[in-house]
Amino acid sequence: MTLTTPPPTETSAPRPRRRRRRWLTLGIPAGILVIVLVITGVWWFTGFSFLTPKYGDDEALFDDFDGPAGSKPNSAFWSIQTGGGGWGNNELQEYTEDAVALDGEGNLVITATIPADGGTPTSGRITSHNKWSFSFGQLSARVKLPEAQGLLPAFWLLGDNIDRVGWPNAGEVDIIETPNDTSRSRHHLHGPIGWTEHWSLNQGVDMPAPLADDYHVYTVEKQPGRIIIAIDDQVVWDVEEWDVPLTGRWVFDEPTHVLFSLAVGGNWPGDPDATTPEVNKMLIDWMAYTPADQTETIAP
Ligand SMILES: [Ca+2]
Repeated sequence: MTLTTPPPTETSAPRPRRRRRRWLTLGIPAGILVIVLVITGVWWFTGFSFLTPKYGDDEALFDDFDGPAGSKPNSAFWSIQTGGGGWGNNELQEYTEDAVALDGEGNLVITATIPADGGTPTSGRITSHNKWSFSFGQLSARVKLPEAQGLLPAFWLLGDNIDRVGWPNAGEVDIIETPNDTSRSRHHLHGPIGWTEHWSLNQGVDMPAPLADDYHVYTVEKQPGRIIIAIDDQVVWDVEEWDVPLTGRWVFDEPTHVLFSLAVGGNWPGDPDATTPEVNKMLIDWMAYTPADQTETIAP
């Protein structure tokens, strides 16, 4: 028996240099492009926030708005936003520093002034943007809302990434809003579909008495995939991720900051009229935050 061994195969000839060069000229830019796209994508979605510890989530907070009459709320926590231009809703007011002040009796007061001569109304808006925010837990404020035609007081949240991704991608949670009339509470979630489209979920509850008659405690509780809103510890809305319209994104598990504002006129409430007082005040007695692990859920 003889064994025949096949002749050794020739090693394949080296590839032409030209081909290798073409791969280099195509491959390197493509690789760089992929890396740039990945980095841009991570920046877009997270702002690299995972590199820095999230602030606000592990410490309880209480702002009683104590201070001398006429002084400003704590600037370590609050910024006063100013300016006109309609704020995206054709609102009439110009937000000013002067419209936001402590009253010396433990309240933060936002004053909307509507000149009888038809001049530009002034009002106030404050935000904790870039100073304090939270992802999960309970946030409450004890507030006396104003009520009059053309007024839109609001206690609300915006996603911290608003400057980067814009609205509605950042998400908006309206804990309480009462256009014109406080006999019915209004609550909204606004989020994105794709990159430019907008979805909203809306809730309204008839109140036993106008909310403007007294102070009430308005609470939002954020859990992963769930938002609960309560007035005086009574749950008025309990929304979960799967309530979002199909293809809409739930963006509320990200850090959100707080705003209080008193808008005048615009698309939703319409303009003030002869029944609207010249001076209108939104009073905020306190605001409190309790981290999720330091409290029980407000929902039954
Ligand atoms: Ca107070």
